[in-house]
Amino acid sequence: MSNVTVIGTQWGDEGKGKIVDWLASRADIVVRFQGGHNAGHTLVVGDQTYKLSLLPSGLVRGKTGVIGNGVVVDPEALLKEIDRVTAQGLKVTPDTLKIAENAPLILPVHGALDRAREAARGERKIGTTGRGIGPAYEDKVARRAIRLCDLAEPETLDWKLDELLLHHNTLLRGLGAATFTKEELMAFLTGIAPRVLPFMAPVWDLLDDSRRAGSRILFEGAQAVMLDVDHGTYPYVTSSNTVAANAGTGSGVSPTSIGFVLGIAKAYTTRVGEGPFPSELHDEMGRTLGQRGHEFGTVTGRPRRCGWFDAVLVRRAVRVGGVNGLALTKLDVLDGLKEISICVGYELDGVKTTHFPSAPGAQSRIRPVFETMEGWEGTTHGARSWADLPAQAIKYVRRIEELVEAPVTLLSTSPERDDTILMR
Ligand code: 2SA
Ligand code: MG
Repeated sequence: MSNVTVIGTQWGDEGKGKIVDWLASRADIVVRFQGGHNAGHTLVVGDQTYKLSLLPSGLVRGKTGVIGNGVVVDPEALLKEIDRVTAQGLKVTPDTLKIAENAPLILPVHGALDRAREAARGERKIGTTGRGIGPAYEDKVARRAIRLCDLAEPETLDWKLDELLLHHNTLLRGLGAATFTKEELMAFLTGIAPRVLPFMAPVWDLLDDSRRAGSRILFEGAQAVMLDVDHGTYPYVTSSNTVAANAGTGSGVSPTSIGFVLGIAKAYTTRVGEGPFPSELHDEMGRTLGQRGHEFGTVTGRPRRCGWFDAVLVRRAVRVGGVNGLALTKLDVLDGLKEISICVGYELDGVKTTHFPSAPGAQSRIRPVFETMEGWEGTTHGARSWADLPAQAIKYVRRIEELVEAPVTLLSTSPERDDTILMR
């Protein structure tokens, strides 16, 4: 295996964690390049279940974990997560975890602003994870972010905090929320600095050296293409680019180094948070999928909305995401269903289309056009070879490949790492 970039092709929670874990055994370095502790990756290793938010999944397999500059790092959440996995027996040291010097930090002001804004939006809320992700990215682009390297320079923190608070306290006051003082943020930052700074590294340099030396790098995407700030269901998106192209920008490697792009797709669709979801099921079937698939947010515990596989959206994710092959997950959730539908197009104001519109009004008005297939008897759960699959399940997989115009290269048949079928 050379380098691989893993991205979600729907609205997240496609099972990226398990696939990354499967691939991590064949990689030397695992890199996070966007998002923050809004991500939730569940890894099952023997009798241990690891729930990772910010740490690269490869750490669980003893690989070097890298947090790139494209990630927004909440230092407090980072330390808590390190403590949690350390208690589970994992070793996280400055040798195994490297965080980019130029990674922007999430501070307590960001979470406060995120939550105050969501409350103020009421009905129109985005349904964010409330972790301060959006406000932290705003600060990065507005050039007032405090970055990891700033923790080593109290004099820099001093003037940067003035600038940051001028902006944030104005906003917080306007929203009727509590404001912050420079002293409390300074105390917070200088308090955590000694524990966080040892992980700091020139990540771009390390990755380029490793690449030249023949190391295999795995780029681990968080969230998914439909949550991409440019290509997703804006404004109901996260605040980073989730497409594979950002693996380069978000870690400081060249776009030619990101390797094979593996898109992860669930055999049906889920979404957590607000926003359009054309193939959503509001009936018993939707609840059945949610129960069978244990569809609750890893980070927030929110129940996920469920619906049929939307081939139009995944095809789009394949095209803008640069997906070379798909990993299809959770096929077993569909086991035993009499009929299975796939969304193959939309109807917008009575007109058929296979184009997902960009404007929010049109996005909320589109209706799904379904194609229905016979289900299968028997189970795909835990299958480890193509021959173990019911014929009708193979038909379903083949139909998905046809509709999304990408080959299914991996099939995941349970949360267990070894229950994975390599198709080609
Ligand atoms: P944010 O907090 O600003 O990134 O939220 C903006 C939108 O992005 C969605 N989002 C997610 N969707 C699915 N999974 C995510 N991670 C966690 C998980 C979520 C959880 O793996 O389960 O535990 O609730 C994730 N992170 C962000 C979010 O729902 C908003 O729609
Ligand atoms: Mg998740």
